[in-house]
Amino acid sequence: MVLPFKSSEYINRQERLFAELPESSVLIIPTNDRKFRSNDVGYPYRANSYILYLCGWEEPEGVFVANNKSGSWETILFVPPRDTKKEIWEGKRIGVDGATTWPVNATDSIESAESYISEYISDSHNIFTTLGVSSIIDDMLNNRDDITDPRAILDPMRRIKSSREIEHMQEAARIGSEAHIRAMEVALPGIGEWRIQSAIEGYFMDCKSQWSYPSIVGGGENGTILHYNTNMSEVNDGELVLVDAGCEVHGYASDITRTWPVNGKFTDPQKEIYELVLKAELAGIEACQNGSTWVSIHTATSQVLAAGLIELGVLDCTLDEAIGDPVKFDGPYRNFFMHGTGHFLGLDVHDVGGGRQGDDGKGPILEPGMVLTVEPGLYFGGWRTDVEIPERYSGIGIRIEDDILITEEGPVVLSSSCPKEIQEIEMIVGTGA
Ligand SMILES: [Mn+2]
Repeated sequence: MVLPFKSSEYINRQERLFAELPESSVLIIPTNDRKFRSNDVGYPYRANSYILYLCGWEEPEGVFVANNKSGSWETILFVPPRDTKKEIWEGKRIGVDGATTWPVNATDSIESAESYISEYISDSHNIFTTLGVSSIIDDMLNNRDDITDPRAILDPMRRIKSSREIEHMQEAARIGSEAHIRAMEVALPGIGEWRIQSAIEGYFMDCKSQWSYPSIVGGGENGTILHYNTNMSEVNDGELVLVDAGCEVHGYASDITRTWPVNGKFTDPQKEIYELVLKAELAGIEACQNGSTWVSIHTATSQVLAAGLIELGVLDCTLDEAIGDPVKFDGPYRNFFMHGTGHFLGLDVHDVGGGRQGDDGKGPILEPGMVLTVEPGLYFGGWRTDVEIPERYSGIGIRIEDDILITEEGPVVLSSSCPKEIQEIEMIVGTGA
C-alpha cells in the first residue's frame, strides 16, 4: 500500500494544525461510518476527507487521535485489528502492525479507542473533534459543551493545494476530460442517457478511477434540471445533452460539464445560447486572478449572461436592472441562471474553504494553489410555471464547467483537454458510434 503523499507532507499538515491548538488539547478525527443500501449490502465506502488529509487512512473504522498532554504532540491511529474470521468474508485488513507505516507515532486497535479517548478527554481542557462523522465518537462526546470544531483551522489549510495535490487534481481532470470525449464519440440520435453515463463511468474505471459525484446526463429538457441524475431517458435527434461528470484520483475530484447535440450539429437557437454561456465561462475563467475576490468571478459571468439575454431579446430592460442588487445578484437574469458560478474543488467535490459571498459581499481573496470550478449555465425549461420561457429557446439547458487552478501567472485550466468550442465538438460527436 503506497500512500498518495510522502509521510513528510502529512506530518507537515499535522504540525501546521497543532501549531494553532492550545496546550492540553486532544484532537479526535474519526472516519465515516459505513452506510448500508440493502440489508447487509453496503454502499461503496469512502473515507472522511479530514482523516485522508491528515494521515491518508482510507479504510472504515479508523480514528486519528493526537494530544499534547506531555508537552509535545503525540499521534496515534486506531484501526481494525487483524481478524481471520472476519477477513475471510470482508477481505484482508491492514491491521495494527501494518498501519505503523502510516504517518503517526503509534497505532492501536479500534477496540481500545474508546477507553483511550475517555482517559484523554477526562484530563484535557480542550477537545477538538468533528461531530456528525462517526456515531461512536458522537455518542461519546455529544453531551459535552466544551468541544471545538477543528475544521475552522483545517478548511483554510485544505483550500490551498500543494504541488503534489495539484498533480492528483490534474490527473483527475485529465481522466475526466477524456471520459467526456468518449461520451461525445459514442453519441448518436436516440441514445439512452444511461449509455452516455456508461461510456463516461466505464472510462473512469478503465483508468482505475471512479466518479466523484453521481454523473448528471440530462438529454433535452432534462438538461434544465440542475441536479438531474436519473439518466433513464433517450435523447432525441436535434436535442442537446448536458453531461456533468467528474472522477476522483486519490480522493481528489474533478468536476466537468459539457453540453452538446447528440446528432453532432447545433441548431441556431442552441448555438445562440451555447455561445453566450461559453463567452460567460471564458470571462469567468479570466477573472480567476491571484488577488481578486471570489465574487468577481460571479460578477464577470453574470454581466456577460445578463447582457447577452438582453441582446437575444429574452430580457427587456437595462443591464443594471437585469442583474439587480450588485451584492445579491437578484435581477431577472437569475430566472435563467439560478446557481452560483462555481465552488472550490479538492478532496470534496464541493470543497471546503468558503466560496460563498461573505458579509462584505466579496468572499475569499483568490490565492495561488486554490482550485475552483467556473460553471455558468442558462436553463429554459419549457415545463416551468414560474416564468415565461421564450419559445425559441424552450427546452434548452446549457452549462459549461472547467476546473481552474489559481497561479501567480494567471488561471490554469486543469480540464483544458476537454473540447468546448462548437467546431471542435461537432467534429467529435458520433465519430465512434
Ligand atoms: Mn461543479
